[in-house]
Amino acid sequence: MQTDLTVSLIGLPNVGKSLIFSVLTGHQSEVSPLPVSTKKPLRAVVSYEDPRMSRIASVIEPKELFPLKIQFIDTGGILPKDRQVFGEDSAETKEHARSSDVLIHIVRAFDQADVPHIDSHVDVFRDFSMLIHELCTWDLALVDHRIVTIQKEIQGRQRYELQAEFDLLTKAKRLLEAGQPLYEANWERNSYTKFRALSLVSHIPHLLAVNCGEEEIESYFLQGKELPSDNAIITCAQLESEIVQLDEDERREFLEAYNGLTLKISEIPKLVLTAANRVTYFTFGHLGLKQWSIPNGTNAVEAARRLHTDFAKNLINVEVFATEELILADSVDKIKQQGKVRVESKEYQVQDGDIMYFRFGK
Ligand SMILES: Nc1nc2c(ncn2[C@@H]2O[C@H](COP(=O)(O)OP(=O)(O)OP(=O)(O)O)[C@@H](O)[C@H]2O)c(=O)[nH]1
Ligand SMILES: [Mg+2]
Repeated sequence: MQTDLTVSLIGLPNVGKSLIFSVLTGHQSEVSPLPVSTKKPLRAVVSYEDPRMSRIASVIEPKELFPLKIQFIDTGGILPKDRQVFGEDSAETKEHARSSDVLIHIVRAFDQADVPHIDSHVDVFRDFSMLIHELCTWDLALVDHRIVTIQKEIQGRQRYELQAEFDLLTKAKRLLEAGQPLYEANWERNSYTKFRALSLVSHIPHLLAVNCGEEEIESYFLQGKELPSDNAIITCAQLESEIVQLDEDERREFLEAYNGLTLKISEIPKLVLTAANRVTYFTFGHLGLKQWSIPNGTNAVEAARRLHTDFAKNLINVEVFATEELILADSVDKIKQQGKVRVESKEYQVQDGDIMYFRFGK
């Protein structure tokens, strides 16, 4: 099935990745207190319908709605190099992380004696930095390798492009050596294309899920504990897995009993888009109304490429109007009469909520 976005759940062993994945997607992944129990990564697709879709649909009455299709991947636990006993090098997890648009980092805040922890005790900050350190190590190996290749290729000749790449990677290397992931620095847009081509992971935007247990609800939800990332949410996978089985009334009672608990796993599709600074745009035609997602700052050519590679090649310009203006006008004809449909160039930066009609040449 073709999907619009790929998101991998990654983390140290036994942090609740598979349980969160199961609650989120409805696909049962193996949940077990055995460390690194997920051997084969599991994929599942979740539809996420932007709340604006139904409002747009009430005006344009499309034949069908096509919400965003997000592929989630449950990956095997990452064991830091110094703790790999059986040569678990996380190869498959790396591969999935590299092909992801967004990563969900999961760290464990639940303290349960019969679920072995990678260290002697639970420490959310330490575990998060352990995970980030591991991603930096993966990236550093690739960056070092590429720098050596470039040095050989340049060999005294003036090769501007290689020199630019060399400078970029030298900056990346400095950060990674200091244990800083690439997402913490500001980069020019085309740097990300280079990072992706080199299969790096630490530049990929993330959402951090801090997975707590019943005992921690009070401190995390009510006292608002400090968390190790600005893009963090608190999940409570064990409880949420029980709550999703209940009907609405039982669910309300359950939540009242856990004063202050909020259910975050079902909101993950929306939260992932926000954390990754994505914008949503819509297209419509004879097939129906379709929702798309791209990184903030993307231009019309790249937005058209999402629909079809040929569309980007042959794009002339784009007709655009905002969702809110369409709702106000209450019809496409009226919004045209009011002069609210703009014709924008290929370089136009797509705005959240844009409704777009791409115009092509032959
Ligand atoms: N108390 C409690 N236990 C949890 C929670 N989330 C997961 N667990 C338990 O922790 C154990 C590991 O959960 P998994 O979902 O298999 O963890 P994982 O991160 O996928 O582990 P690996 O695949 O081995 O890397 C299981 O026994 C779960 O029942 C939670 O929120 N609270
Ligand atoms: Mg697992």
